[in-house]
Amino acid sequence: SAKLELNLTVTEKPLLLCPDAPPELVGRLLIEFSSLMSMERVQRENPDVTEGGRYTPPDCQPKEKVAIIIPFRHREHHLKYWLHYLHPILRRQKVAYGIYIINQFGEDTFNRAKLLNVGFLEAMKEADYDCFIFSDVDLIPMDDRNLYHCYEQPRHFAIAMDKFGFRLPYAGYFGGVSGLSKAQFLKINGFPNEYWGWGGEDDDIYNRITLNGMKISRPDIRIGRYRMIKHERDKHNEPNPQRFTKIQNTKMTMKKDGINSLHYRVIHSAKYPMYTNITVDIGKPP
Ligand code: BGN
Repeated sequence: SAKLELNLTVTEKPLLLCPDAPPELVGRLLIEFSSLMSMERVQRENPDVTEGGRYTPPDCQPKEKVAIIIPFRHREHHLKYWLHYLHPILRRQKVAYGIYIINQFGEDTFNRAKLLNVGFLEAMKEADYDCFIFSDVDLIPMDDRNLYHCYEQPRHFAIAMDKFGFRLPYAGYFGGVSGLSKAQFLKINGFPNEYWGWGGEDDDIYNRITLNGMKISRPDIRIGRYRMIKHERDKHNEPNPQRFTKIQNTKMTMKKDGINSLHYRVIHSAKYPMYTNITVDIGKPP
């Protein structure tokens, strides 16, 4: 019918694949946290971001869909800066993405890696994501050539942080910001659920990757630079005294502790203009 033909002409808009080197990149960025930041300003400056913090480049066909997962509790101030800086960067990078804040409910001990596992499953419920980037809320890339997508091997993005003198603190460091494709994530059974408190969970993830025959991919040291927003030590996230022994046992624990053993309860889920917020009860240490 005439109506059907019209629909076809309207929807059939062939787009070229998004370029590997997006032309709008500017390189090194000035990142500072002294100016006042408000969510209203972030919204005003990012009108093309849609409900829940979703974006798709309007002028090219993205090769993959990226879920950005941020473990969170009581860091509203940091989140404003993160959104202020990252939305424009991701837009210039021509990434199709969604932002997922995974907020740990209650005041029991924090568990970063378990929140990241939750983020993986919750994002997958919403869209068929190919790539997952796990970022701390206080880390801002200083160069937009550090491309937020997935690679042949699991990616470590935050390799030159200001607090470590713009170097890796040690060769096997995998903390801060990392990215795994869906297949890479499932191959290592996701992340450990049993690291309560600060430290070691990123080393366990590193172990999972290498024990499963993969290698870490990293950007150039001049490009993988990050600023960390300064903050006091969090409450209820004390260094985990078990972390030293736990990271010795990844080979034994990874098969039964991971995405296949994850239990949690969604308390509240809401789509805000700049991000999706999912508050979850992940329990407490045994
Ligand atoms: C390491 C922590 C990491 C942390 C980095 C950088 C441990 C395990 C026992 C050695 N690992 O020492 O989790 O990301 O420091 O701060 O504590």
